[in-house]
Amino acid sequence: MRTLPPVTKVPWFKTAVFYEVPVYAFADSNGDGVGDFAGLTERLDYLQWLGVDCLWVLPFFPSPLRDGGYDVSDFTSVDPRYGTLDDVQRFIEAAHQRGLRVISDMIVNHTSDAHPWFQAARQPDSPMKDWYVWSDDIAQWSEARVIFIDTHDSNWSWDPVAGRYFWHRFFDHQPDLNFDNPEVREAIKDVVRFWLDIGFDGLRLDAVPYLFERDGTNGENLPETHAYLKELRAMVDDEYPDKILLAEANQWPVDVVPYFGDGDECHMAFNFPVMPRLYMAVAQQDASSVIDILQQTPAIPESAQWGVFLRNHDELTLEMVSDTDREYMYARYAPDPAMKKNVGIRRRLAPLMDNDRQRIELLIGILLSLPGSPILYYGDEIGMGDIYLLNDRDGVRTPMQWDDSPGAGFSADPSAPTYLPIVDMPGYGPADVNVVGQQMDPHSLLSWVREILALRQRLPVMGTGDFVHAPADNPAVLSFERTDESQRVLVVANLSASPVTVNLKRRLETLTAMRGVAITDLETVSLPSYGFDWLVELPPE
Ligand SMILES: [Ca+2]
Ligand SMILES: [Ca+2]
Repeated sequence: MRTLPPVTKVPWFKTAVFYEVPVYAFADSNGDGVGDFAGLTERLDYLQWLGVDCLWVLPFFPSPLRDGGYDVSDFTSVDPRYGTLDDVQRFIEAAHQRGLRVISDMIVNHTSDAHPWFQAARQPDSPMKDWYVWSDDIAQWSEARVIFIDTHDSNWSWDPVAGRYFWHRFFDHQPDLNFDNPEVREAIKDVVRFWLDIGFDGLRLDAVPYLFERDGTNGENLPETHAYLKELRAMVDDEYPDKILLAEANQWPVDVVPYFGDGDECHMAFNFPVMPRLYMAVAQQDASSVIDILQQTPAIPESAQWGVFLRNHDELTLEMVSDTDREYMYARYAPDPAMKKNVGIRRRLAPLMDNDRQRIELLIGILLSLPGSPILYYGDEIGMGDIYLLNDRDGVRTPMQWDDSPGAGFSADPSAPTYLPIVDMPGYGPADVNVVGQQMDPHSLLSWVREILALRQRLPVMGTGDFVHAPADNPAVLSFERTDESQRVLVVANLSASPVTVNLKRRLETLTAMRGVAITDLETVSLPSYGFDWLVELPPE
């Protein structure tokens, strides 16, 4: 393999590969059938071996669990099912010892209705009344869309105790906090401080577009919301340098970019619109939708970074595509209507790709090449399946499959019933899909993922470089350059089932040689079915 230039120093999150993991889903150390921090800690050697850089743990706070833990009833403690605060600190220390960073989810917009703040606020004449958003008029703010359209038709719900309606952008058991109240703004800052003091390297701020509400607006991306996030950022810069805020804002690029501010708001934000277009491009065997959205995406501040992903703990959201494209995606990827959820599809990467290794690797390869820091979803590195018939989005949150035993090696007590069933779909059960088996097989998906992660680590340009479209003479070929002062990599991906040959008008050399890509002459690249490669240009002769 070619010698690469030395790696230059950049902010850690710009070259990091993230790994999203729900604590309950990874490993159960005490045999109660629910994953916990001690179990996750025991599995850190695996994540270090895999070669990811930063873990993102999903909410582990006390919760009635009516929304996968995003309904929090205490912001500053640990649900006893997952362990104790000491367990969290031990986990973070063990991760740091292995060179891994850890960020945590933090829910800012709302609480569970079981949270003591809401229980106090709903009481008549409560001094905490103004911590939440109340009204007598459910016609107020009707411009704001309803997000969970499968279960709700209004953002207001009646509270019989308060005798008023309360505002909720999500479930009716998740009342929105009132960010116009300075006490709420300070309380949330203190929650940020609490978890950064515990040792987390950053926080993923859930549902940030919806913090404030204003008359005559859709209640999304308001100036007041940006102003508050800038306050949070100033506090983090001041008190916790090197720690990050990652914004979850499922919005069009032009509306997400303001969440970076002038490098003074969130360090990172998810790039939602690019994600469904990757799936569309593979189905249509046409690269144009991916190129279009990347070219439409405005530049972001030098210090900021996109987070890119293929799948996560939610449905594959189709909010950021046209109605026509959404229907196409449903027809192609949700043949059973039960696979649909909200405005999206509740399936994992491998089943979406019909368990086809070539297409799974193609999408992971493209993900690792896109501008931004890639975020892998636990289990996708081994091609785990889903159980889409489970409630809500539980089907993509099933126990991690460690070995080929019936209990998948998930729990210290193999006979314990697990928090959700283990995947048993043909071809996806533990006997077919598990970590240990794939670790022993140098040709497994897991081995391939580990190999390409190791290669990407030597290509910081993938995290820091510019994106430059490099048109190919075939619409099925996605090709672009990632380039900075020290490195320049050409990404080529064949989105079609047929082998293609493209002339990229330059002399090239492969970096990966891992997918059968062959340089047939000095300028022409032959890509097999769903082939993918990283190439570097040779100097002129
Ligand atoms: Ca447990
Ligand atoms: Ca709100």
